[in-house]
Amino acid sequence: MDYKRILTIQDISCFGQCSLTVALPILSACGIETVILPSAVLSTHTGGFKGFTFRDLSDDIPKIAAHWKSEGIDFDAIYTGYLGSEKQIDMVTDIFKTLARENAIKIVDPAMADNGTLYYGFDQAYADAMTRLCKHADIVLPNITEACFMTGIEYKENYGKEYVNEILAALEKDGMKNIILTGISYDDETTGVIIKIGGKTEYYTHRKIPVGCHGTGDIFASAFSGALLRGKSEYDSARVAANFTLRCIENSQGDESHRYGAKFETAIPYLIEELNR
Ligand code: PXL
Repeated sequence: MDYKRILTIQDISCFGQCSLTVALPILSACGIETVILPSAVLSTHTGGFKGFTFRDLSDDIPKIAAHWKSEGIDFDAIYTGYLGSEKQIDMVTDIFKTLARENAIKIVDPAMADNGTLYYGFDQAYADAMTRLCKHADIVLPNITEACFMTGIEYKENYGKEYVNEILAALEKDGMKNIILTGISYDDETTGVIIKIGGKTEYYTHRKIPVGCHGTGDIFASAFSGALLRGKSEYDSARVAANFTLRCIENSQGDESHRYGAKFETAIPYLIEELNR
């Protein structure tokens, strides 16, 4: 099997099953050498916890990148998630230029909003900076809320295909070539992912679970990136990642004390099986 090396840049939320504590195990399980660049260290994620610590690692990022450059360390793919500040968004744009191998895949999960609102601490200026970063990506993975903040389109809970097409067209106008738009649901029973690659748009749907949990965007993005590096098409990567995310949510159902994250660990053997098919 081809052995690929990915760099993922996102925070460490020490507790909470999101960002790097999800990305590293999932990507490693996919059989990919996974290099991490933490954007910040938090005691917990920012969704539903009060008084969390936040150590901004912005000062370290250019130094780490410069050291890697001097050692000749580079990557087949770079996948970014939650970034601590606008300043870091510019640093990541630089890293795309300096540490990506020729033909490396750059994947950006805007990881900044959900259910109609921005995460704690982010504002429209941050969303605008994220839009600029997305222009440099080969594939972007916004959910519908993030897409709305990036395009200025009003967020709606209920919508039809026309609304989704309007969002896709606006993202494309903003320079995003290949878009995986998550959490698209036209009815109460199903939800799914739009896969718009080049000129072709497809829609993968599966069963909808009404009660979600935190960190599922990171689970999806990590499994998608892993599957893509394992040679799956964008559509198959989105399908495998969506089915895996669904399993993780199913694992967590019925445990009200565990809404802060999804129990993804016990579903990892299922992901590996799907990748080996
Ligand atoms: O799962 C996204 C995420 C990642 N990192 C931090 C977060 C969140 C979502 O709230 O707060 C720190």
